[in-house]
Amino acid sequence: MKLLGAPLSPFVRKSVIVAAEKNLEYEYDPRPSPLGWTEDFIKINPLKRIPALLPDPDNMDFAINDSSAICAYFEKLQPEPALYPGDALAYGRALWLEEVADTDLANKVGMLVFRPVFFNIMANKEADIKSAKEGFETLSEVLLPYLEGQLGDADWFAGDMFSIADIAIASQLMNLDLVGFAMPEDRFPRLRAHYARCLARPSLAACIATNEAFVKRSGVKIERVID
Ligand SMILES: N[C@@H](CCC(=O)N[C@@H](CS)C(=O)NCC(=O)O)C(=O)O
Repeated sequence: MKLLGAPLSPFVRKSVIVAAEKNLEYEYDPRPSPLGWTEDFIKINPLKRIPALLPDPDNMDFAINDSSAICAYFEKLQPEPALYPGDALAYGRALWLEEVADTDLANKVGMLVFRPVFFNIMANKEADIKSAKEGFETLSEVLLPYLEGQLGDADWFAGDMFSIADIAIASQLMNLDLVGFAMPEDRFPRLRAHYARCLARPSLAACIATNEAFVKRSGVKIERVID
């Protein structure tokens, strides 16, 4: 199979992490990106979004698109280790928190913090740290406190296992980290510890190492804003 999509997309990252947890092998094409879609890619995903997955790399008419669909497919393809809780309540919670990560968290991290820094630097402009800091404060009003509260004193977001909820949330928070924003210890200690717990897993450690190398290769120099 072939996974398509630029590596800094948090949705591509989510799929890469799930595949790594499950030891799945696949070809990877990092070229499709929102910066310019090719005709071939639009045939694969008319919604013009990454990631896309071709179960058979030679059949472009038969894709599985959207990170949630791809990750759910991976779970069926390789059930071990399970990344979706077996318990009904924990399963429902995992899907809900995945949805929070993929929608509101993704939009706010992407548009309000990641873009003003990363896209500016890529366009040879100065990083707009002021806007990014304001964006981080917007995130800190409702969404981050909500996630901090939902995690509570637990290690993981849904039940007592590492799950798709943790992967989806950490995949978005990685884009804050990559542009210099750690979770402030004094405001979001549980989220900070959760992110560190996630990064201690080989799948996420490998992913951030690859992403950091990609950022470095792109010539982007990131200042730490919150450490
Ligand atoms: N719900 C989709 C969202 C995918 C998504 O929005 N990907 C972004 C890249 S991070 C994209 O392709 N955006 C297209 C655009 O902005 O034109 C998923 O989970 O895969």
